[in-house]
Amino acid sequence: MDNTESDTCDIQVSKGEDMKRIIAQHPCYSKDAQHKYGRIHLAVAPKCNIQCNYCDRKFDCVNESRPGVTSEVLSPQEALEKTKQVLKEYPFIKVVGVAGPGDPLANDETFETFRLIKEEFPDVTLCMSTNGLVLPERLPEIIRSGVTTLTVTLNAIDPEIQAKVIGHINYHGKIYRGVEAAEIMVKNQLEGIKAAVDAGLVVKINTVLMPGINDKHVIEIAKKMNELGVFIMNVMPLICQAKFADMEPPSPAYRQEVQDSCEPYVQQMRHCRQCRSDAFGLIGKDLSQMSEERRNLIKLEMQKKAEDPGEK
Ligand code: CLF
Ligand code: SF4
Repeated sequence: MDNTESDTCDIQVSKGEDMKRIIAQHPCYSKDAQHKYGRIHLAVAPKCNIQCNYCDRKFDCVNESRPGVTSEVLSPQEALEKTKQVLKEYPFIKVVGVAGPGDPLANDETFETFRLIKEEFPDVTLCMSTNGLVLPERLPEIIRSGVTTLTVTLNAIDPEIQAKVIGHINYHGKIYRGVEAAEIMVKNQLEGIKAAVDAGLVVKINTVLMPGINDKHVIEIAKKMNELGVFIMNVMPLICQAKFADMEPPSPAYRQEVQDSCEPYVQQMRHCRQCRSDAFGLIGKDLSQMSEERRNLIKLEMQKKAEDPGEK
């Protein structure tokens, strides 16, 4: 891939951002942080600019959420109000993310939400997960909005393989299909990832492991991510729905084998729980799905941990 003008970004993440602290307090980027710090997802982004063959639009974005659960879409103002309420009650939440239910970059509300959150909570970490189609062109806006941790879902770097995963893309108002769509997608994803790393963002990639489609190719993705300076890779099991409803998901053992083969090239995230796009709390302990009683127990438990950090 040649280095064209578009893969450089003239704006950098502020040098004042303490990346070590940000990573240490990010439940997805640090294994140790997952039991101490939480995240809140704000479901402000309903539209998507591509169609993945494993996605049913009635549900949340399966790149970051469990299917079968439709989130309530919030306006940026509603998202701010929810964040105020949740952060006040659960101060162990240090990350505010937008991860759907569609693609954050296909919805301008994403940026308005980040602006409102940053104004009210200058110290929280802003996180975003995107399919990367328009990442190169929107990267300056992402950085200006204060996002420091960015996830790109990258299922293939070979357009022939990518073409099996996406039905179509809607790029600058035009619909593309097949290998033509896949070529645009892969080019923009790789350009965007490189530019994001170069600009100082801490980049994670999500790769959906699809047996028979990209499973033998995932290691090639890992090698490329090593070259680009990606911080961490999350190999997620396919959730079989939509056009891929009849496929077999990978077994946990096979997923682990693939992760092990990628580990020498890029650090592997192994504690992802494929959370909803409106989840909040600790990973795997989604407060949005809990009774008031259980929430209070978790609140007490976390207060104890904060008072005695030695406690597990
Ligand atoms: Fe959310 Fe994603 Fe940010 Fe984490 S989730 S936008 S990086 S704050 Fe985390 Fe959830 Fe797995 Fe995503 S456990 S689905 S990897
Ligand atoms: Fe669905 Fe997410 Fe793919 Fe868009 S990027 S089609 S919302 S899985």
